Amino acid sequence: MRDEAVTVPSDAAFRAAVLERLSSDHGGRRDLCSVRRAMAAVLRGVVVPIWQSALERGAGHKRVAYLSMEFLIGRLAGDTLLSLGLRDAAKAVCLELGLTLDDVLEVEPDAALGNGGLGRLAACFLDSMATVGCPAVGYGLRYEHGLFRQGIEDDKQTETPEDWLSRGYPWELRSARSYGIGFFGTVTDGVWKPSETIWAQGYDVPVPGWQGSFAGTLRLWAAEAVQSFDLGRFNGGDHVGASETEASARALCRVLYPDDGTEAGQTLRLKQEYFLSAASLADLLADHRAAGLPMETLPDHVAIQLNDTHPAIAGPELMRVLIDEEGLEFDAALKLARGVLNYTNHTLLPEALESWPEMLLGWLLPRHLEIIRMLAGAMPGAGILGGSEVRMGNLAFAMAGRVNGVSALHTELMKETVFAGLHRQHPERIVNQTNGVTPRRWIAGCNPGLAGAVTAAIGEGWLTDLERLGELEPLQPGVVEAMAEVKRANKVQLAAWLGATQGVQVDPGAMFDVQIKRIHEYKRQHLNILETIALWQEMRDAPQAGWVPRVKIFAGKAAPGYHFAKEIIHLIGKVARMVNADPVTGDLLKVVFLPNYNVSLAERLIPAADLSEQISTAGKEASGTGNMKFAMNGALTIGTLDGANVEIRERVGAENFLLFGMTAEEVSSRRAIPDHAATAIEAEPRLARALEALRDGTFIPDWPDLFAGIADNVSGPDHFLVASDFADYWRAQREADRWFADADGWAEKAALNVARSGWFSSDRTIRGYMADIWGISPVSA
Ligand code: 26M
Repeated sequence: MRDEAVTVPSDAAFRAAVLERLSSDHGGRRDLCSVRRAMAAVLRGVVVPIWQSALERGAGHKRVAYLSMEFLIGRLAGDTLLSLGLRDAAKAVCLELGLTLDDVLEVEPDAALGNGGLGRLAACFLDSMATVGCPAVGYGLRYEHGLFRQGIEDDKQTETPEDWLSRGYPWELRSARSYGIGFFGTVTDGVWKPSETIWAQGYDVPVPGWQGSFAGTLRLWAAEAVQSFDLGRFNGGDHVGASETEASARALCRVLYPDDGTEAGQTLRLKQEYFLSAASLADLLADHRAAGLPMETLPDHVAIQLNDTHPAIAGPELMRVLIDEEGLEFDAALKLARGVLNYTNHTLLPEALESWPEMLLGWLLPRHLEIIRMLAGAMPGAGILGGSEVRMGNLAFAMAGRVNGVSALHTELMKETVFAGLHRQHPERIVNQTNGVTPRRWIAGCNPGLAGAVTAAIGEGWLTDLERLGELEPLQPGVVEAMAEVKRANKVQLAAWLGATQGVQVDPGAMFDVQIKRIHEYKRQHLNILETIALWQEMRDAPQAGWVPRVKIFAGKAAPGYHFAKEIIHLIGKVARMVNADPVTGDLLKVVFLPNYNVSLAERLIPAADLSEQISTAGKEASGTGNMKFAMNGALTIGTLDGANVEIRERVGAENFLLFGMTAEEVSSRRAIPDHAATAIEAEPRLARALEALRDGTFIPDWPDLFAGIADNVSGPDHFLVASDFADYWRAQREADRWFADADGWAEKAALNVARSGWFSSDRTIRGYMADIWGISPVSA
């Protein structure tokens, strides 16, 4: 597989190179940061030639431009070492220097240029495209500050800026690509004269595929001033004003928007979206022109994927270029645009569907608003305009050749709800591509013990052909035990880390029950904590009743303006404080909220999980991808029939999955019942008692009604049907206890989850996009 022209150093050469770097660049210092930098510099020297040779091999081949406002890439050194087969060599060098590799890897900042699932999916796709031989550029923004760093003070969330770039980023190369991007101004006779121009400067992060088989590029645009410094103004005495244009340009890429679906749209966000879209299009059109190809052949050479509607303004921008600069007729331009553009929808939640006031859009991008109005006029049934706003989902749908959902259920719901009208007009346009995750990071990287057990059982090769995990069946003697042993070791390691960093002592023999994801009402962390409270209350009533010990682990960030999500974090913290100090329940129940959830923390927690909480209200979670990571690491899912849970259950088997709750259909009809919550609470005294504890100061005696807001929500509107699903959730949790009490039975179910999760590799997903959406065949090895 590996390109002959590219050489990966031997272990000895790698060692020598790292030591040489340490002495030449770091004055021989041996601290964690110096060693990390030296190692990164050496790896970069290996990766860049691999990347260049892959780009040469892909030249002339049709390629993908994956446009995304988010790439949640996490740390890169561990992944790179693993892929190049240099992990053991790196371990040895670190030991020789008196350090451990894990400690060295941990000082790399976790690059969080994304909020959650959507951004992490984009990062898994980059890895898979590079591995399966799909030529691709991921286009994104080089935010100075990624997602905020979450702290916990007095059990409440605090936010501080994250600064992944502040000490230099070793994995990027400043590219030769840069473009001027216009904003504001006027249109006369169809010609746009922007009044502001900001420079888009590309920075490339090479993305090597598995073992250097192929590679792709993550190209991040930074905003720079066209003219950074006004010497005239400075000399005239205006020392601050002289840098004004630079400051205003820099503001554009200053910070990632923290997923505030409820907050009114802001000009800066739209500016970011257009900046990404216009710079990326300019870049790929420049390549097309440089190759001497006629514009009409664009669809034969490029497929553009819009990751949600955030870059949907790329549609009107492409029309603008084709009509205003290339001289095409409107109809011809639209046909060409549809030949290259595709759109992935990631949510049907009404509050998260993007729309922009026509006024605002027309002020920032006057020519684009004209084009959008022409599109709306040409497709009157498309619903592009409504209530003086531009509906970006409808716009993206109208301009795309293919539109996809991210799980089977979600795709069906797209057809039935938000896009029902458009689907009737274009029944061939919507297709499904169920999400996946990269097994390189999410098995081999984070769970080397499991990877070793799998390789011992079925040999090499499964990491790039994950369906081969199926060869673990029929389960051979010893395999189940080996995997259970790995799980046990991972739990011991996590317990030690929890003790050392959080000051919580947990029993590694307890069931590790984990819910880690953004905090959101529809994801129902409050259902989990209410069940935890009810469990604690019953344990206190009868501590000798033979309970299965549990450790409830939570982590996740709340959007800074999302009050309800922040209250849930606060509640979990207070419950943890009370429960963990209770001598009656002791080791039977522990509750932990871990601060600053990110990719690296997920890598630490998932390999040690027994139970994966995937408990969203049915019909609300488009897919989920954490659910897949847990299953392939041998955790059992307790979950609703939502998103990809449905497909996970189908594949791992109903007898290895803890199902509960209403179906999406039942949810819709239940919500129509006036007193659905009150009725459910009346029928379930456990829930009534747990809710009472939120009102009587059990968890915060000085402020008894602090959590009354959560209790009132669950007892009243309860839009996400926590009350109605509680009884069945409780039942499934006690079923989990019984299953867990039979250690051998549990170990077998866990092993079957691993053996049957191969389909959830993002390699499978990417091959699906290549075949059904992009029309791209892999570049041969
Ligand atoms: C945020 C705050 C308040 C209200 C709504 C939101 C909000 C909800 C969903 C904002 C964006 C949302 O969707 C974007 C997103 O990240 N979707 C996720 O995409 C993943 C990859 O496809 C899926 O696995 C997740 O199910 C889906 O939620």
